[in-house]
Amino acid sequence: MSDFLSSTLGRRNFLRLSAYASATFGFSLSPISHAVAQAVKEIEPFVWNACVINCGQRCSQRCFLKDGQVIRVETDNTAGDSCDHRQIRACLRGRSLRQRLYSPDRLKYPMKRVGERGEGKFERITWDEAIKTVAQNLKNTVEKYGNESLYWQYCSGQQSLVNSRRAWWRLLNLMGGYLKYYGSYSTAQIGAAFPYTYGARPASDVGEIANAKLYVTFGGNSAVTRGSGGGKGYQLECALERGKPKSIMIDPMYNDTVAAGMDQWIPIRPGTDAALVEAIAYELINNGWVDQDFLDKYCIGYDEKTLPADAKKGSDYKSHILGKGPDGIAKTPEWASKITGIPVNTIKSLAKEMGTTKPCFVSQGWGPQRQANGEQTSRAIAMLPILLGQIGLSGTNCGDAEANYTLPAVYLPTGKNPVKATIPVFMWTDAIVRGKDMTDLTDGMRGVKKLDHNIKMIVNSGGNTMINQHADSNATDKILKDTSKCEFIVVCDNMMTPSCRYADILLPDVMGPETNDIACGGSSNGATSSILPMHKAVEPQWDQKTSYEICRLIAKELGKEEEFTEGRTQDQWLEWCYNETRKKVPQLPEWEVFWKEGPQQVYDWKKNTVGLSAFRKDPQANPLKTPSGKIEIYSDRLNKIAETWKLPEGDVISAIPKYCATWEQAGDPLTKKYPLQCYGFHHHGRIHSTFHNLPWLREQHPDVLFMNPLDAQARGLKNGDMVLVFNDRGTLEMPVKVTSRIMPGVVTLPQGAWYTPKQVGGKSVDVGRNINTLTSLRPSPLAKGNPQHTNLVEVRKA
Ligand SMILES: Nc1nc2c(c(=O)[nH]1)N[C@H]1C(S)=C(S)[C@@H](COP(=O)(O)OP(=O)(O)OC[C@H]3O[C@@H](n4cnc5c(=O)[nH]c(N)nc54)[C@H](O)[C@@H]3O)O[C@H]1N2
Ligand SMILES: Nc1nc2c(c(=O)[nH]1)N[C@H]1C(S)=C(S)[C@@H](COP(=O)(O)OP(=O)(O)OC[C@H]3O[C@@H](n4cnc5c(=O)[nH]c(N)nc54)[C@H](O)[C@@H]3O)O[C@H]1N2
Ligand code: SF4
Ligand SMILES: [Mo]
Repeated sequence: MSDFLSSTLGRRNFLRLSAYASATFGFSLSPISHAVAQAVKEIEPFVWNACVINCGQRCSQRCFLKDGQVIRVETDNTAGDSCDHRQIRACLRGRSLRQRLYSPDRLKYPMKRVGERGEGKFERITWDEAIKTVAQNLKNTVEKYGNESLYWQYCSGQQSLVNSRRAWWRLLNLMGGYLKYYGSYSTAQIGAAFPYTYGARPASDVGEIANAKLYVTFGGNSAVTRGSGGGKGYQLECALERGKPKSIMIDPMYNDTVAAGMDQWIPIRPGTDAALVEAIAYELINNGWVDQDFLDKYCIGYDEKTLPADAKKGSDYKSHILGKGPDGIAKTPEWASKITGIPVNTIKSLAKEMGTTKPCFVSQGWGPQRQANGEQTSRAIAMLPILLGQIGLSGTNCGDAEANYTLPAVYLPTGKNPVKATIPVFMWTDAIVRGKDMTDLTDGMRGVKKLDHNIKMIVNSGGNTMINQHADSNATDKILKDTSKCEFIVVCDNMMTPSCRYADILLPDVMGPETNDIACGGSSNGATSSILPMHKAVEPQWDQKTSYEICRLIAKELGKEEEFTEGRTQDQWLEWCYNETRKKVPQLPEWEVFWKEGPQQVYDWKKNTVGLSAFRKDPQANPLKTPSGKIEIYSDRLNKIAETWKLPEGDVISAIPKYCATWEQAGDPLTKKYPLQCYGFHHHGRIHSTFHNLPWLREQHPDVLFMNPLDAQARGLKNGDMVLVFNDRGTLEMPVKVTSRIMPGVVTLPQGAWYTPKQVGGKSVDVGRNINTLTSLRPSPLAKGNPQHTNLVEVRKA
């Protein structure tokens, strides 16, 4: 334990208790205070830590210590325990910290590859050799191929202020920069699409749901994906309890959020939400339930009269819905029923409910947009609040996930990256193989018209996207194995993950309780705004170093140590970051108080915000960041992209959001060979691949394939049977769970299990049960994003 923390231990409790004793009883050295002192001696010392894995939340952990070991982990016991004053309590993953910290899979020493890449054979080396080898390869790559050929891999596993990917960005920027990416594996499609409609991604507070009469969400599985005691899942529960709106979940799966007490589940075929929206729109229009005044005043392109002057006749939204547009198809409930699998009457009553119940709060999770037509889906869902005029008012939302009030934390400064070239985050495997052919019009390149170099070196720290979390693992494996393509790979992690197998040099990082750091809220904290100290609890157990220290040593080897540190130690950077944050959040206490006292919540940092409320009040004074300043149902910018980009056969970009049947979804001729739609959902047992190797969590949340009884019966499968799940890209072997919680024609499994290919009868079978053995490298049309929920498979008994 570090010196400047020891005072946070039992002493703090002691002082409190003895102050209480003397204040209450008016004397100091009494039998009572002796008893108190004795009790305090028995209080085990603890230090504060925080879980900084990317679930979007950051929970407090208290590490109880004995003999230099963490012996128990508890969680936040500060704040209140109510809907308004939430304890930021860790979920079962955060509480498994000891199993992670003391896992046999911990990376212990720096190592170099000795076998084939991907084979997983390594040999221990000294830190000196590791640092020199990485520095030399950085130098060689930049000299030989330029900074554009050096790629920083997407990774989300280490979300603290100083000891994180920021240290690596800082180092790489000092080297002249690296090839950047845009977008994320989380929200590539909605992140690309929403700004065409709204100029941004406006959203309302979860608390607004309490002011709604109707809550409709498309795949917003908050109970699972926002599971912190302080997170949006609990805030949703509070809002539903408070306001008692009718709540409806549209999702192929009866997920845990519905199970936790929503009113209705409407199962839908994956990737077909836009068709459902169009049929609802058809009903809204025909029953006079659209808010025509709102559409006229605030929007572009609902009908002919607000279309841009140069738009083609019939290209407005209303014409498209009523069958007067180019395709001539009326988007009736009967039409949508065949596509979505939702009965006609269910569609009609949903439309009526939405058309006649106000306020109506519409949101979406990010599962619906992680599809091959995800840009269309996300914009289509936004059409519902737009058509209903349910925007910018109390109890409404603009169609995205609920808003988030993270404090504006100042992280370790990274410096500037002078490299202009930016690739879509999902396309790095393409950039290894054919980077030089990638252009703005074919592959979404930004910053340059085309890439000058293929990727030649990758640095990956705090991520498992080299193989596990990217797509088509068997194809990616082949690309990475070829050392003539990407010549050098550095992986820094604290666990021997599947991605580590592809490293040329492996660098062992410490874990949260092994260094000092700070955590601040993430993207799923909702209205909980907090900042949490992370105290070093124990020494690193083997020969590990912090990312910050590793980067400092590499900078030193490159003659850039002073520029890297600016004269500060890692701990001094922490204090600096906190003090800079405090300038923006003056409610926060002084550094010393923060560091001693533990988690700080800032109540009412922002409260009850409603997306686009200023725009709704005065659209002239508060225009949107779209070219027209209005909501663009018809986007001229998208129209131009559709005309100029070169898209593969079947991909559609369109000015108005619409349902586009696409590859490997219902209706694809490939369904003859692979009749089941398949995707991987985010579940309780892991955050992506992190926590996968913890026995408690695997026992609680085994990796099984959810299959409807009708599909199981048709294949002669019983609950618990071992099955093969396969398509042309790969095969998984895993048990089947036969359950009506998944609709017929669709199978689903938890994403993130560790890719473990084995040769079975001359074929590669992933016995690790990783969904990405089945997913495709083909990107979505506009974002060039990851359509990892779009897959067709067949299943048979193993
Ligand atoms: N426990 C846990 N929490 C997490 C994570 C985790 O791994 N585990 N990951 C975190 C991260 S980084 C992110 S980005 C978020 C991810 O959060 P999301 O992207 O929202 O999570 P998913 O599970 O992919 O999808 C949410 C729901 O959408 C449904 N769904 C899938 N396809 C469709 C579709 O086509 N239409 C409709 N209507 N529904 C569909 C799924 O069945 C699921 O119930 O979660 C965060 N929180
Ligand atoms: N098929 C499919 N694939 C998906 C998704 C999906 O829904 N379906 N979801 C996608 C999404 S939304 C995301 S965000 C990505 C997430 O993909 P990743 O960002 O790769 O997330 P993780 O798998 O959690 O990997 C985090 C890694 O960080 C490591 N780590 C943890 N702490 C530290 C530390 O202190 N130091 C270092 N150096 N390393 C540390 C962990 O051991 C782990 O290997 O996956 C994407 N992939
Ligand atoms: S909810 Fe997220 S941040 Fe909190 S303990 Fe669980 S995994 Fe960690
Ligand atoms: Mo994500």
